[in-house]
Amino acid sequence: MIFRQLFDPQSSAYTYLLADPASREAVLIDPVFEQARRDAALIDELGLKLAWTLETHVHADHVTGAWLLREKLGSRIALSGASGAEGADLYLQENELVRFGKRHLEARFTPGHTSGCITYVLDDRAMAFTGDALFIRGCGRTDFQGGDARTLFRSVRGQIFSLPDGCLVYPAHDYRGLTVTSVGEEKLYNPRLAESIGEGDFVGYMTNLGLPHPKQMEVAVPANLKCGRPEKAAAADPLVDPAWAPLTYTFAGIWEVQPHWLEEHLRDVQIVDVREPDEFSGPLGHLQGARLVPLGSLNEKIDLLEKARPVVTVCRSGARSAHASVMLGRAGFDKVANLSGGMLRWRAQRFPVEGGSD
Ligand SMILES: N[C@@H](CCC(=O)N[C@@H](CS)C(=O)NCC(=O)O)C(=O)O
Ligand SMILES: [Fe+2]
Repeated sequence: MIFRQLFDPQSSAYTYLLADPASREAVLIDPVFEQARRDAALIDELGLKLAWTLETHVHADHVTGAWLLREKLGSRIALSGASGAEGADLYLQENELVRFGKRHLEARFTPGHTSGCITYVLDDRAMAFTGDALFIRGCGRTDFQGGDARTLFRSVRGQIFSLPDGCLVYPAHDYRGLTVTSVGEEKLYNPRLAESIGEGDFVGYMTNLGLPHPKQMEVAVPANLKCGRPEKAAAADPLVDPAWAPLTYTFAGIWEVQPHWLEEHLRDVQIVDVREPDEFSGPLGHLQGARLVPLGSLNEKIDLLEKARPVVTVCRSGARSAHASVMLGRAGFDKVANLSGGMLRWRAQRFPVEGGSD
């Protein structure tokens, strides 16, 4: 199976990508609104088709990317029938199976953090995605959204601790940077829910957590009750592409432009070639109108470039220029793209150069 654990640093939230390698069908558990572009880039680069986005629950601390991904990739949205959310394609019933290719996840109802929490268990019980029901040596709070400590205790003991000890547990959050645990480990060492601890002890622990409400709660809960559909569609949409060129966003975080577009728009952009002088005048030649600014001197010469006009960075293979595009972005240039494949692809596609040899 194809499996990736993705992280959103703002909310310390994990998103999980699972895919069946033969059919390329994929599911994404708990996508984050601001990371939708990243997730779409990864799905594209791995050659996957996103069948479902699955919510473990209505999040209180970040907005889901489910609606955005449905708009962009045609995925369908599923979450618990007990979530109270509108706009989903499927409201999961207890123990319903969500299929992707030859694999499936089972939706186990694990309420207590919220009343609509689901733990998704992989078909072979090797992995469980517990949302905020069970964290690594912790658990989600129970003081809002229909939360209830006794209910959570029974969910974890009944629905999660009944899985094999070797089942890996992937939570929706970790606030210390830990990534994975197992059922057996949590049964022994979870300070709130280990098997040696009683229900009354747990309730006492949870009643006295004294946590402030999540900073984004007033925004996140209403948005998630609409599966992440924004009030004003385009305004906050992180998937609206820059208007100046048909750019591609890579999972590496780089905006790229293709040679055929650049060939037709050479005069509309500033071309910054970040190779060394001997390469610029060497056998590969250079693009018409390109300005030579070797990568090592880009920072000191950055003021020579106009911020208002788009910049396309170029090098031999597209690697150094990718870094240059990131440097320009950090310096406040908002219309920057890297020439995909650099001079090598430009030449391979037989576009014209100045200088160089055949
Ligand atoms: N500081 C975070 C707190 C987020 C929070 O309260 N997270 C919930 C899950 S939605 C939780 O259960 N946290 C448990 C904890 O912080 O121990 C924020 O403001 O976003
Ligand atoms: Fe939560």
